[in-house]
Amino acid sequence: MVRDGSVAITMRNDTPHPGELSQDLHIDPAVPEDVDEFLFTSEEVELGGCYYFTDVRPGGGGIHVVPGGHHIVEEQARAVPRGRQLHDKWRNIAGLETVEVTGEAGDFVLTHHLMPHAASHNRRPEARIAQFFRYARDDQPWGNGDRPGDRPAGHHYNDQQTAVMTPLGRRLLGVDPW
Ligand SMILES: O=C(O)CCC(=O)C(=O)O
Ligand SMILES: [Fe+2]
Repeated sequence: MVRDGSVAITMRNDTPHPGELSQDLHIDPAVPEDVDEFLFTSEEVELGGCYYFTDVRPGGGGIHVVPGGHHIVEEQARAVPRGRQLHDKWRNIAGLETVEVTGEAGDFVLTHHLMPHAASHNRRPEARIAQFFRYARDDQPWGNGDRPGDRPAGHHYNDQQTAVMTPLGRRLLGVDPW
């Protein structure tokens, strides 16, 4: 199953700001937030990420990630009861060093669903354009991440959304087969 499809455009931002991140370091909810424990099974794994549609040079708004971060999240969550609830449900993770993912137009930044990540300020004149996708197994136990047991088949885009998709977008979003 594939979902998301959002396009994220990061424009130049010269505002002085301590640190490079423009978002709290977080994971996105492959596992619903009202669930208290991750399963840590292979069925639960989702692959998230984004295609860069522009070249992303250092300081150019690349997504930040934490090397080995998915293992750090698992270790911290397994160490306590209700590990899904740590760090404000993993929406604001403190204390981890990040690196910016640079790349070229056409590259895909592939991340595990437990990878802490955040958007960063773009200090360069050229805009960063990225499109986000999440790929889940058909037997993913949490469905679309909204509630346990909720498993939409295939895609779930409405007519207005499918009407504006390009042929490539229809394939990327699982509307049309490859
Ligand atoms: O735009 C980015 O680089 C990251 C955005 C993101 O992670 C989010 O909105 O959940
Ligand atoms: Fe995110």
